[in-house]
Amino acid sequence: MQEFPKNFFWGASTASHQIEGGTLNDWSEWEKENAVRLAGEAELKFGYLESWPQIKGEAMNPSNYISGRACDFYNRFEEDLELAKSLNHNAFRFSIEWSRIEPERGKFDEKEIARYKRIVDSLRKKGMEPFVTLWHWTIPLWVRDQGGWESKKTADDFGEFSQKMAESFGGKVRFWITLNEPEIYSNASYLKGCWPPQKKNIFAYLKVFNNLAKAHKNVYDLIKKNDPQAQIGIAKHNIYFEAYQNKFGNRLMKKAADWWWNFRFLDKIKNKLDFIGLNYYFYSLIDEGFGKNRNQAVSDMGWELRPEGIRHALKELKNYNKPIIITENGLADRDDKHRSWFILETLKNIQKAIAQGVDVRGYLHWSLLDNFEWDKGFWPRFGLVEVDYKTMERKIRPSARLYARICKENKII
Ligand code: IFM
Repeated sequence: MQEFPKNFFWGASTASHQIEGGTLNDWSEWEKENAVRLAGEAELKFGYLESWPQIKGEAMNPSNYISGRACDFYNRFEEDLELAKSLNHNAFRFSIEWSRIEPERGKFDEKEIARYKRIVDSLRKKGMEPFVTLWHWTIPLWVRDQGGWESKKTADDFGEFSQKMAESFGGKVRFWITLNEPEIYSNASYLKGCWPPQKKNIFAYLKVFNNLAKAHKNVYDLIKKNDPQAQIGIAKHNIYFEAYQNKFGNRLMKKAADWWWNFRFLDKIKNKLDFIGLNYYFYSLIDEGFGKNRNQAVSDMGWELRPEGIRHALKELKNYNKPIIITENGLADRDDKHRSWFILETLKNIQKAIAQGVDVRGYLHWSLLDNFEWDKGFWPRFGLVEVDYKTMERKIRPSARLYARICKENKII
């Protein structure tokens, strides 16, 4: 097998609310109000899954839906980064929890900033490249109370917070991800209404979508002013839509879906973007309707496992002419039945895309640790490393060891 490009980034991705524990933000408050409801709905939502007999104990228990101390990464980051290093990772993506840094408007908590600086320093000492996400879905309570992302003020406030971060890290961070999956968030929170603040309103949705784009562009300028060398991108969740048999109607539907899901946000911000972070999870077959997938292999969450989709998703981003870093890709697989195969097949397809001229610079698996999967809680297990939530013990899964060998050799073995 051929090698990946020189200096390829290998590692894993995480997000503050999902691993740190002890956060106080719009999500932590929403969890408390909704845990009992979510546990009550679990059988209806997940009862059909193959994994149901294994997950039902957790999924029907309200405490599953409270992020609480999560993986306690807040206190254990040093040992977790050491673990990542021992697995030959040379990069690590984490997010800064806005609500910790600025619990009240304009009042920055220097102690918390210092803690994130320690994470960056620790990564640098280990020879690992930090990829810093500035917003991964959670907002401070005062931002929630002023109307969240529906309010124009929020984009300005986010700018101030981001500028403070850029100044604080003083050139030690090269890669910044302003926003994580803005379209998934605006859809789930403002159209489907299943995430906080649970609205179902197309006007609110459009406002949020546009405010997020504005926020990105503003932060791009602010960070660049502070450090012209900084590389700024977003983590974009793209789906590969396949038009079955290339039929005309299917092609038309693909075009609409691509615009809605994949390219609309990128088109708004493409002039202020140094790289594209691709979060890839879904392949959707269009055959006179969406999602006509065969579902031959699925994850514990019932998501179809079609690793070849990533090759197409990458090729479809080629027109933007930007370097691409896979900022997320992974699966919920508690018994580690599919993960090794999935990683291998995914990487083979990334290599094919590279051979076809796509400029891919890195692969960050989701996720380093099992973690808190938002409105599903703790039962989905995405970690290369298993977490025992009672003892907080970490256990390296076999797939993580296989991945570690690939990271070391810079090629598929
Ligand atoms: O856990 C999430 C992450 O926060 C955003 N991207 C998808 C992951 C898996 O659902």
